[in-house]
Amino acid sequence: KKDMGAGIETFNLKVYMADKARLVNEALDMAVPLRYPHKIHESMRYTLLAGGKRVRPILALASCELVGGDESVAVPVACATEMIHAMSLIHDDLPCMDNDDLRRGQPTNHRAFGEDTAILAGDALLSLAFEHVAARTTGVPAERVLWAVSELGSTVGSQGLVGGQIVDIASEGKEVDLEVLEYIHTHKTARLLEAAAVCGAIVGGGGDAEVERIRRYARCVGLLFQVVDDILDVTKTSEELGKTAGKDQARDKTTYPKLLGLDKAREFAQTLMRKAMDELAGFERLRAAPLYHLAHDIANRHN
Ligand code: GRG
Repeated sequence: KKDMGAGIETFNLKVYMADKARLVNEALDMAVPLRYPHKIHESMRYTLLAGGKRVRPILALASCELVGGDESVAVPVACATEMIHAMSLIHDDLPCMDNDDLRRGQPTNHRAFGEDTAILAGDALLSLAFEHVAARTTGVPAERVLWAVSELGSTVGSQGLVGGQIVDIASEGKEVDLEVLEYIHTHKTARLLEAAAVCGAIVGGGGDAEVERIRRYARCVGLLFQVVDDILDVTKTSEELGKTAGKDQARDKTTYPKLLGLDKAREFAQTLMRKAMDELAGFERLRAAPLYHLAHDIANRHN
């Protein structure tokens, strides 16, 4: 978007994300040291530290800086969102859920460590996420830390990830309507992205109105992420189709292109990108560059 001001055109999201991911990876590595009992920490580290784009922690750091905070105050909350993400992936892959053997091209946690350990690793990561925010956040007023903890709690629970997961399970093998499809995606995927951005802004000292604008931005980006995923699932050529690509089609899941048609699904993605960008309009242009480009790149990714 031309009117975003000088400097934004030269912003390099790839470099920005690689920089932030490095910082996050170092912090996560320190947050879960390999100690006794070794097996549980190995299992936690296996999913937490192996791969992953770190989109949620990066959103937390970027939102903290967007409201004028120092990124260091958001590192614990950033790590917490990745711990919650890792927990949700471990549990989502379990035989009683999606029963997946591979995640990020590697054996899933329960395949590598056994179902008993995988369940416990998820539990330990979830618990650690909250402990980490409460115990490691420094230089932030206690009531703001409490606010972030409460935000994370509602994100994981029955009104958040768990709610999205149970509706997803209930609709397995059924054609769902647009409303249910949106419920699943806003809860399973968008909610944690939203919490990451919101918590970053909270510990960064953002005002109520800023936090709410960032919430709406992240909600749009989260849904956008899923709509584009659905579109790519349909449009990827067979050459690009890896082992996991196309699995939603194979599982006969309801997708946006199925309900709307490909053209309307693409239009919806563009609308979500626009809406996300519009929420950034009130912020200082240069500071908004990372989030602006993130929305653009998610909308226009090809794999
Ligand atoms: C057990 C308390 C409890 C909660 C878990 C299992 C569950 C409830 C929720 C499922 C959440 C889930 C697996 C959502 C899918 C999210 C998603 C879009 C994953 C892919 O995210 P990326 O692309 O993955 O950021 P990487 O690999 O880059 O980290």
